[in-house]
Amino acid sequence: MKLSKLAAGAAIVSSLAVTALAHGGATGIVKERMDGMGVMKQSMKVLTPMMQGKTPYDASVIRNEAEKIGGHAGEALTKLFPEGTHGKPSEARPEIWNDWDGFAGLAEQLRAVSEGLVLAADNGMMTTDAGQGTSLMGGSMMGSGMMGSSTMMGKVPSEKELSEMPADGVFMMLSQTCSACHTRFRAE
Ligand code: HEC
Ligand SMILES: [Cu+2]
Repeated sequence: MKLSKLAAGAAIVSSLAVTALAHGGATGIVKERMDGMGVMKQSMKVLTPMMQGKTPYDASVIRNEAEKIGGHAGEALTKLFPEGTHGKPSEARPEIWNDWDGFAGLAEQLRAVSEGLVLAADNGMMTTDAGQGTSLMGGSMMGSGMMGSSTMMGKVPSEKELSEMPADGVFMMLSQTCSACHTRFRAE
């Protein structure tokens, strides 16, 4: 990967340091789920600059990375969180097991949205140029409430709806799903 921006380089260096600390000698299933999360993070690092128009749009790369994320989502994710596996060095919060449905729901949402991104990979982006804001599907989607935080209030578009959205719109939902779960279920 070519890093053009100093800021991007600095962010990666600092996140490597955080990861080294956070693993804190984790073993077994805790290590396994951290590794799975790490794979997803790598995929996000490939997809994020592409969705910002900083690297060339490549539908097959999008499909490939979205499939990787999907493979670590849903039950593949929840089965790595058996009850009581919080506490150092894990950053998992005990809330996971007090609100298992909420946790499993977000894991399933991640699976569904990453599958949606596989299907939307050929759709191109809503914003053709950084800041230009040209919508492939007209302005209607922005107004329909499919985008933005309202999506995260529980209503995820169907697979068909996702498959018809611009790829960067689906990607936005994907990264919001990561954050939503971390905010609720991962310790700072
Ligand atoms: C269903 C909830 C959930 C979703 C969705 C989720 N995560 Fe996580 N993530 C967690 C939890 C809980 C931890 C803490 C695990 C631990 O330390 O035992 C974590 C930890 C991580 C870590 C730190 C791993 C380490 O080495 O300690 C990274 C990186 C990460 N997640 C990336 C992602 C990315 C990227 C996505 C979206 C593509 C994502 N996660 C989606 C719950 C989630
Ligand atoms: Cu770790």
